[in-house]
Amino acid sequence: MRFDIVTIYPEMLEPFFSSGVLWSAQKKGLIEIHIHDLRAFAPDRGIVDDRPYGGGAGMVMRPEPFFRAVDAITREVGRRPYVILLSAQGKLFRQDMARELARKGELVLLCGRYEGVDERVAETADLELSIGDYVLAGGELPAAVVVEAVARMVPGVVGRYWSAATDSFFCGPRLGYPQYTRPRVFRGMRVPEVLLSGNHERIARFREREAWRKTLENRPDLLGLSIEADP
Ligand code: 9D3
Repeated sequence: MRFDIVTIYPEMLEPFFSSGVLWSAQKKGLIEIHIHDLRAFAPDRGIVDDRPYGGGAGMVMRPEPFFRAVDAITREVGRRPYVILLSAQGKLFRQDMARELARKGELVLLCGRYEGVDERVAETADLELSIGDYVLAGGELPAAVVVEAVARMVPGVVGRYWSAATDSFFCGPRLGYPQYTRPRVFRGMRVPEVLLSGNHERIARFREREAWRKTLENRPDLLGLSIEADP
């Protein structure tokens, strides 16, 4: 699978893909990640932004550099890639989308900055994605998030068990159960006795109950309940 990321800050993204599971996957030849400098596609002195029609504060990213970048990547790939614009106005990115996008073969991720991107880029993209309801400075971190989540769903990038477990742990009706490791007592806090009992039936019941308890506490929305206003 091939990922092409278009950004005005290529140096911000490069180190992120140079360690961990994404680095191993590239070395194994399972994925390719290409990072492109948007300014290289801005013929007029690399200027990528301009003032908004209709007025208002801040600058808007011009459409042409994005279109030219997608054209150049399409020529390089040899067929039409699936194009995603990362924007605060996008659809909320979720695990089921990561699994679907992993089947696309070639993904292009366009990162916006400033007050946003000319809407004609959003209209032409196959998908406009946001990673959550908080304000970031641009689409670079969201692009890294999407690449990592999608790459994990490419066969071979993580073990088959972990890839399959992704759905039941994070997209199913409840969250994962709490985990413990050594020592048995840490600063006075004990590992629940049941986990040391060796009784696998009791352990399974305990984990199930704790997973539901934690879901109710932290993610009532997954159970169809409303979210508390304060943390
Ligand atoms: C006046 C409204 N603006 C907020 C000050 C809108 C706005 C413009 C640009 C909000 C954020 C951004 C930059 N963010 C992204 O490009 C972005 C993003 C995000 O902010 N949150 C979650 N997902 C994403 S994906 C891209």
